[in-house]
Amino acid sequence: MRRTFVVLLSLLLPVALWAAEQTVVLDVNGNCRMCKKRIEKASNAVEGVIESDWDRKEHKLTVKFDDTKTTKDKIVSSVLAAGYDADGKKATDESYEALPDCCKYRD
Ligand SMILES: [Cu+2]
Repeated sequence: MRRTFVVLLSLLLPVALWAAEQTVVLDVNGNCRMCKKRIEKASNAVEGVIESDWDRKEHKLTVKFDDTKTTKDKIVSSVLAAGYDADGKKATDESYEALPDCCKYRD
C-alpha cells in the first residue's frame, strides 16, 4: 500500500511541478527603456511572477509565473495600473497621464 503511494507520488510530482509554471506572452504598448523598466517592475511586483521580459521592438511582454499563486489577469491588471495598455485592454487615462512625457506612447 505504502509502496503504491510512493510510486504514485513520484509519477505525479513532476506533473505537478510542471503545471505550476506557466509562460504567457502579452501585447504591451510602450516606448523606451524606462517603459521597459516600469512594465517589468509592474509585472514582477505580482506575487507568483518568476520573471518578466518586455521586448521593446515587438511590444511583447513575456512572463513566467507560478499558476498556483497568480493568474494572467492579475499580471495584466498590474501592468494596466502602471499606465500601459496590455493584452488588448486600455490603461485608465489617469494612470496613463501619470507616465513621464518620454513614455507617452499614445498619439
Ligand atoms: Cu518610456
